[in-house]
Amino acid sequence: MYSKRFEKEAFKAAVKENVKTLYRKKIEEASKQQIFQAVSYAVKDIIMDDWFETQSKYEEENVKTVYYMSMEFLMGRALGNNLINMTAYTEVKEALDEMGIDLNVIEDEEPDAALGNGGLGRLAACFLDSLATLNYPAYGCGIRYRYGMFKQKIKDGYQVETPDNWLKEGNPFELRREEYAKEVRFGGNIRFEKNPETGRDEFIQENYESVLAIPYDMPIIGYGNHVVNTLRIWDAQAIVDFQLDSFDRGDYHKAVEQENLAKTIVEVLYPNDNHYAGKELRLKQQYFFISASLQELIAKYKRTNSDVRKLYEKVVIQMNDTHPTVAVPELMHLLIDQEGLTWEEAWNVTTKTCAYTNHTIMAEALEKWPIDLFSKLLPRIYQIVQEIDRRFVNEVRAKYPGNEEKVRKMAILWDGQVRMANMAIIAGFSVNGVAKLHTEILKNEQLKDFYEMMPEKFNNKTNGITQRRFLAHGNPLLADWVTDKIGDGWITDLAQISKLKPYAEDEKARKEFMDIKYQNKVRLAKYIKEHNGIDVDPRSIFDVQVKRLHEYKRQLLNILHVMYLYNQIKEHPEMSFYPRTFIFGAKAAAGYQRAKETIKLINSVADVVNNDRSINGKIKVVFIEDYRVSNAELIFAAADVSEQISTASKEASGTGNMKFMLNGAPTLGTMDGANVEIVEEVGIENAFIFGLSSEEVINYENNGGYNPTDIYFNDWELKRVIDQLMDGTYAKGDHEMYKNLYNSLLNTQCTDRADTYFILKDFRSYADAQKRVEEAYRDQDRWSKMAMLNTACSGKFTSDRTIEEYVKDIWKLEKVTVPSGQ
Ligand code: DL6
Repeated sequence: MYSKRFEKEAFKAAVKENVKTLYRKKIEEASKQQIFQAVSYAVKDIIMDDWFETQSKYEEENVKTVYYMSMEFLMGRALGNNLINMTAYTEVKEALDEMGIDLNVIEDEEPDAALGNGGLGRLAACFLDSLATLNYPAYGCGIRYRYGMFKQKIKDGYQVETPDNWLKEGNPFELRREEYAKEVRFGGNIRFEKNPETGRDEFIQENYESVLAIPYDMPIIGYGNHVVNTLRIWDAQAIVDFQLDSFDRGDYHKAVEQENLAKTIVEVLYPNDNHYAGKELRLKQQYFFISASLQELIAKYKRTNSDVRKLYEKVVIQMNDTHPTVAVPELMHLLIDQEGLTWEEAWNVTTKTCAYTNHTIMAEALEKWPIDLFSKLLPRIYQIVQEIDRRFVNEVRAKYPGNEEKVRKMAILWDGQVRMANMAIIAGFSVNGVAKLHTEILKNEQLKDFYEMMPEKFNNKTNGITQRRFLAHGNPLLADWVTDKIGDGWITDLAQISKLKPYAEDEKARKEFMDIKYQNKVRLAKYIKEHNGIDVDPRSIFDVQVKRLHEYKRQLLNILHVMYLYNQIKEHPEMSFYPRTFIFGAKAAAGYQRAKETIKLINSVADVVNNDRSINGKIKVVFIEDYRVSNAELIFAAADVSEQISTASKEASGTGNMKFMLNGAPTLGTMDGANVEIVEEVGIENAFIFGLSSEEVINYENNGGYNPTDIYFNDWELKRVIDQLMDGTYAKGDHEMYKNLYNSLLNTQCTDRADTYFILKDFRSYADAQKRVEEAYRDQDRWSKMAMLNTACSGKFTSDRTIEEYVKDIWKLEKVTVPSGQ
């Protein structure tokens, strides 16, 4: 494969040469960061041939391409993953070893490309990996934020956000493509003027502000197949460089404004997950990258095709949630105002090109823009939205005469707002949810009216993850063991991992499997010691909840249960208790107060419990700072228990649940999101399921919620735990510190419903499930079987499967074979 190019001596020479030309240094004098750069450039040099070859092949064959439009791509580090996919990891490691360089140490020099918040952005990254591996032509289109997801520090138990200056040292894998720069315009006013030649009204935008969008391309390498696709992320630059003579022309302010717009527009990723504040800058970001991407995709299409009316034959646009849905009116605008199509022709193209994925049922995450803001910022786009809305409302009225309720629910423009999801559903030819249960909830609850009107658009695509990053790279010991047992076919065909099932009955294999888990726990314990200064025992149960901090994900339930266990151990020191290490990792959105209080609570409980010698280390609590893709790889590999405890119906799918499963950690969870399908695959006996069902939750919600105070007064152990939020036990005597959390549970002061996320309601059932975990773990034979079966049954949850489903049902792409570019 690529191994010829990794002829050791040539590669070593290239690294040395790069150190010389980049830094005027000898290898012995170079810093680790400089070596990382030099190695990465040497690797990129090799990628280039195949990148070039792939793109030429696509052009030659005039292939249909998917454009995956996303505000977020949570890529993580590139070097290690690229080497894995180039099937060159071992050779490069050896080459560097011979130079006295440790590849793992060098990998740690690379900052994570954290251009995303959580599941949605990481899913986009997994999809790109799968598309390239499966030989499908694809672009990821997004924003090159100067600052990605903030870095989290924990100070005195509180989250502190610091900027993520990920580009500080330069990004060796990216390519600036100045030649494809595009102008993007905002604001101003619209005028139409008759063109004397064509007789058509032509659109003219005046008094606008504009920026130049400049693409940066990053290679996305398929596994062992020479395919190199592209992630294209857009940077912004002022159109006219700041010129002093503009002062003389009276344009001084304008020049300053354009400069500022360019600076601010790509400055930072909004760090909200499942929640959007209607900020003008965010709408600017959305339009900026969408307009630039669409202009370029049309230009590219026209380089090899003549009739833009057939764009949908060669292009499909997948809109990753509502964030990129301004693509619908922008495509209409470009087709009508620049390409000269009629409304009907443009609508025909747009509705055959755009498809929409919904990733959440949380109402606060569905984007709606105030009409004032939208129409001022995007005057022409707003006109088009109005026309789409007008025509659609007519259709609704024709189909449901006299039923204005339908109009109220489905119109795009309502109550002074532009409802982006409605627009995506109306214009998209496909609408999908991300797990079976989620799609059913969309069809039967949230998007019921749309489903009734246009059922043919709705489909499910259960999420997946790439085994190349989350097993081959993240857990090399287990990866080698699996390959040893069943061959390496699983790397590109995860269904084959089911061949491990018979080994669950084989005592020796089970022992090997558990030994690997143990070594991974030792690796994580070392990381925890280095980063938290806490000693944890790798023989204890590693019980892990890592994900964004959100009330619906219920980290609070987990930590309240830890407090409950601690009370029990203190009260009954003689009680037999299997030692547990509760590991958390989570970032809270900067303005999300309750989430931040939960982080503080976890850290305070950790302080108390970890320092209480009387409990003999039976419980340890660890909060891993700055949870991100790179440390996630270590964490999944080392987990015994996967905490997936969201309130049923709230987690659209989850993808962390799949990463834990692949790495042999049984799920402790509710019947929510993809947990339902995990249980279907592995069997309920190999998971720990508890809590209300989604129907029960929805039922309560439709009937005004429930009253947690009955539970509070009738369960003294739980009452004691909740009271400890107020009595200073975990706040050095401060009675105010956790009052918001306390109030959120019992609603003594807050405006929303008491215990919105059913924590008290599910508490006992969760505690029982936790008991079952302990019993199961004590029986190592049983546990090792369960753990191994989780890995063996994870085949469905590869993003390769998800992508094949998107291709077959929505995108209709053809596979392309790329010869080696050497
Ligand atoms: O589909 C990817 C991921 C799901 O696995 C999570 O369950 C879901 O919460 C997440 N959704 C979002 C929504 N953000 N917005 N809008 O991040 O998507």
